[in-house]
Amino acid sequence: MSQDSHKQEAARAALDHILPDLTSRSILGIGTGSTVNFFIEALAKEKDQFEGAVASSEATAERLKQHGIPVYELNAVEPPRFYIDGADEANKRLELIKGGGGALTREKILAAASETFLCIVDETKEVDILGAFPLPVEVIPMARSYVGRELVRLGGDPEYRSGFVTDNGNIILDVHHLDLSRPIKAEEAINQITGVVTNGLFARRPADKLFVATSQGVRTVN
Ligand code: ABF
Repeated sequence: MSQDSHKQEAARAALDHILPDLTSRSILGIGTGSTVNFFIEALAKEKDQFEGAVASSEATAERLKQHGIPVYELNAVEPPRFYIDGADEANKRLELIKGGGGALTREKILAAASETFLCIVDETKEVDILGAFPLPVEVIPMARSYVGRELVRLGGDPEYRSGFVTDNGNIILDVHHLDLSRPIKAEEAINQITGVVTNGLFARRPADKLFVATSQGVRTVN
C-alpha cells in the first residue's frame, strides 16, 4: 500500500474519532502538510457537522476555503475542540518533531490552544528517539547568525532554509545532529535563545493521541 494511502487512512481514522463529539458550534484547528490535506478532503464532506476551522497556515486556510469550510481567526472563536495535524517524527511518548512544512509557529499555537491534539502519521514517521529529521527552528531574521552560533553551542549543525519565509515573516534554521534524547530539556534550551520564535519540538505539549497508518491498518497510541 502506498504512503499516500496510509496518510489517507490515518486521516479517515482521526475524522471517525472526532465526528461523534462535534456539534454545530464546534471549532476545529487544522494543521499543515500532505496528511492533513487528506483530512481536509474527508472533512469537507462533513462540513455541516461543525461551525468552522482555524488554520495553521495560509496554505491550509486557502485549502479549507476551497472546500467550503468557514475559516476563523483564533482570537475570534472559542478554543478549538480538536487540533488535527501531521508530524515529521513521533516517538512512543507522542513527542513530535514538526515544522518540515514551515508552519511550526501557528501549529504550536493551535496545539497549545486546542482541547485535544490528534496527530495523524504514516508509519515512516515513528521513531524511538527524535532527531534523524533536522529540527526546524523559526528565527527573527535579524538574529539568524546569533541564533545559529547558539545552536552550534548546543551541539547542533544549523542549516539556513534558503529562500523560505514563514507566514509570520521569519526565517527557518533546520538543525542537524542535536541530541534530542531528552526532548523537553532540548525544547526548553532552544526556547531560551533570544531571537528564536518557535522550535519544532512538540514535547512540553505532545499530541494527545497518535493515529499511525500501517500495512495492517491504523494503530492508535495514547
Ligand atoms: C505539518 O505536518 C508539519 O509540522 C510537518 O512538517 C508536516 C508533515 O507533513 P506531511 O504530512 O506532508 O508528511 O504539521
